[in-house]
Amino acid sequence: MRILVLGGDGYLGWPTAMYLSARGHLVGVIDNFAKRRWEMELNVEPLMPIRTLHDRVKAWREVTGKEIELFVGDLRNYEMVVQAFEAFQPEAIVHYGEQPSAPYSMIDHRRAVFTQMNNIAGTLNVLWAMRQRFPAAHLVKLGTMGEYGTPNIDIEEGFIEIEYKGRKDVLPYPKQPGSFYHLTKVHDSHNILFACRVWKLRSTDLNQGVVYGIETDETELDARLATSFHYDEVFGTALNRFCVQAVAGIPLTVYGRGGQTRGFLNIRDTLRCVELSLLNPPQAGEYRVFNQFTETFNVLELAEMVKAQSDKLGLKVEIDHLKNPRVEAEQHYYNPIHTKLTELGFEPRLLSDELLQSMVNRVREHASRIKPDIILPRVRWQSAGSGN
Ligand code: USQ
Repeated sequence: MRILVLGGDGYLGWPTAMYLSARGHLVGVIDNFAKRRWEMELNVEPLMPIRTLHDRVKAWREVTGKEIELFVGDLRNYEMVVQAFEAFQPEAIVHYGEQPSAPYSMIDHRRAVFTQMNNIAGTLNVLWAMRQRFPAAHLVKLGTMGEYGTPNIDIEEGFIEIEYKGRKDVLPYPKQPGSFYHLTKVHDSHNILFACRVWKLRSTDLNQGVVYGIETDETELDARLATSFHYDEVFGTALNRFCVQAVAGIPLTVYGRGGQTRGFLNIRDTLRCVELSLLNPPQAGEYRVFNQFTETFNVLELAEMVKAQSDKLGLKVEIDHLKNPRVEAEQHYYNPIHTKLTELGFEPRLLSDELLQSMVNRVREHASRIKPDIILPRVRWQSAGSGN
């Protein structure tokens, strides 16, 4: 299959490109390296040194003999999108090409507006380019479990059957996202659903949980193929951050009570789920949603697991309950359904003691690169004067 990965320089985009290339697909990547600029702006960097995308594509060729075609460009530039699509002729498009951080979108007015314009306009350009030139291509779009928020009822996969005043319908599941970033994914979902309905495009919206992990089969082939593992307060996600904090001797940063429950998955499972979606495309005009995670944990549970395994490795780890910088429920019901990927053959890889220990050990190899001053949260959802 000819698969174009948008955001191919990112934490998930690059491993996805290699994974699909390794399995015989013809893979292209588009990126404008915006994430690298945001990192410089905020003075943060990934734990491992990351080669340029050009170097990684070259290294991939040297290690495997396989080509990944590279397009440099910004998805907000419609001409660029059309030209790249024309040049590559995608049968499927895997879209990670967005600003991925909730805290980034909450830093200030500029970042909030940027995140929304960047993510929503970029996706709209992709949809228009598909409509004009590649209406049969399959769009696999990375959405987020955060679109749903934490309602006090089970979370369905995208749609819910509702009975109201004696009548029934199947409607998009209500959305209660928790940041301007998460809101962009909601807006994208609506635009994609509309495009599928009106233009008969086909799309899979992957509502993904929080991803953890450092390695995939392909990153392990050569140090030059590493992916950008973040642990800072803006781009790092909970479990990845806790592993780095354990190594750095910083008390694990549980926000508030720590009862916030989320779906989690291993980075290797992200790749498998994307592959399964690609191999089982929807019909023309079909918009489907998969809830993509393997298991749920609350944040305090995760911190306790990281502490237990790190202690076994001889580290002395403490857990701190910080004043929550976000506005979110710290104790709540959470039961999201996630059967559709399993029905396609997905076999989840659960978080094990061994895996946690291997993550911590991997982080230890790079301990000298950890910058302690980028770990504690400074971005607040409410201003200091608002009582939060
Ligand atoms: N949290 C802590 N301590 C930390 C970091 C996070 O307690 O040091 C808590 C947060 O308050 C939140 C939970 O852990 O309740 C998850 O936070 P996160 O930073 O790991 O993840 P989040 O901001 O939700 O965003 C991440 C990805 C995003 C993706 C989302 C999936 O950055 O791209 O969409 O996970 S989900 O969380 O299911 O919405």
